[in-house]
Amino acid sequence: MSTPRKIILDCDPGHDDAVAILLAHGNPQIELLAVTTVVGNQTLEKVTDNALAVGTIAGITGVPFAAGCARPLVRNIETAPQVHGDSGMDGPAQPKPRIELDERHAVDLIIETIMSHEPGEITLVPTGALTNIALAVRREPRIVERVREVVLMGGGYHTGNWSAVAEFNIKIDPEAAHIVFNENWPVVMVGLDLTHQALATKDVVRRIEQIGTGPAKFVRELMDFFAQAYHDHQGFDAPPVHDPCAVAYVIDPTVVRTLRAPVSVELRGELTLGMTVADFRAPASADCHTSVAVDLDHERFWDLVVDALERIGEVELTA
Ligand code: PIR
Ligand code: CA
Repeated sequence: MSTPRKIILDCDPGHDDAVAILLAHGNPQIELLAVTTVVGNQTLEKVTDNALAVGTIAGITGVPFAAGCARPLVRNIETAPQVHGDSGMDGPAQPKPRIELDERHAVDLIIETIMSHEPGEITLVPTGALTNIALAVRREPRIVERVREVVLMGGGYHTGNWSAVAEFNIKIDPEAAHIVFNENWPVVMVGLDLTHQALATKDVVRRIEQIGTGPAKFVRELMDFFAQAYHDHQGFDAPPVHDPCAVAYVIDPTVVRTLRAPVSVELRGELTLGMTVADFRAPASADCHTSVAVDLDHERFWDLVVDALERIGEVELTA
C-alpha cells in the first residue's frame, strides 16, 4: 500500500458531503488534515454544525474543523433547501457535537496547512462552492505550486442541476470557480457527468444497511431523505451521491476515468451563468492543467464507501 494522500476537505454538508467526510475518514489511503466549511447547501452556520455532527458520528478526533466564508465573493447567498432540507442535512437525528470548532478562519487554516507541508503533499478536495479556495489562493498565491492537485466536485460539461447548463457549486459562486480553474495547478473537475452515475440504488442502500453500525444507519437515513428529495424535485429513481466521488478519485484514480480538456467558467451568460465549458475539439495541449471526470466504476465506488463504513465500525456517542 502506498503512503496515504493528505487532503483538506472543504465542504457544505449536505447529505453527500457527509458521505464524503465518512469515506475520507474511513479509507486508509486518505489522511484527513482538515475539514473546512463554506456557505452553500445551507447557511455557513448550519453547514458548519452539520460538519461537526458528521465528525462526531464518524468518531473523528484530532482533525481541525474550521468555518469559512458566509457568502459568495460577488453574488447573493443561494442555498438548496429543496434538496437538503431546512437544516441542510435533514433526515437523521443529529448528535450533540463532541468536536469543538477551530478558532481559525477556514481560509487561514487552508493556507497554514498547505504552507507547513512539503510541496506536492496536499490535495485539496472542495465539495461545495469554491469561495474559500479562491480567497486562499488570492491571499497566498504560493499555495498554487505547493498543492498536489485540486479534485473538486462541481460543474459538468453536458449537464446542469441549478440551471439547464450550470451545476450548483459553480453557479452559486462562479467568480470563485473562475479563479480556481484559472490558477496553474492541476484541477480535476468531478462534475455531474460523473456524479450522476454514483446513484444510491436500492441495492446500494441495502448493502449499507447490512453493515448494521451507527454510522451506517446514519448514512442510510441520509440516503432516504436524499432519495425522496431527488425523486420529488428532479425525477430521479435513485439519488446521485456527488461528493464522495471526488474523494474516491483521490483514493484510486482508476475508479474514475478522466479526460484532459481546458475548462472555462461562464460569468456573463444570460442563460449560461456558471456553466463549465470544456473544450474537447482537439487533443489537450501539453500545458493544459485541467481534466474532467467522465466514467465511474459504480461497483468499485460503492465498495469503497461500504469498506470505509465497515472500517469506521461502531462509534460510541455517549461520553
Ligand atoms: C446537490 C447539491 C446542490 C443542489 C442539488 N440539487 C443537489 C450539492 C451537493 O452537496 C454537491 O456538492 C453539489 N451541490 C451538486 O450539485
Ligand atoms: Ca456539497
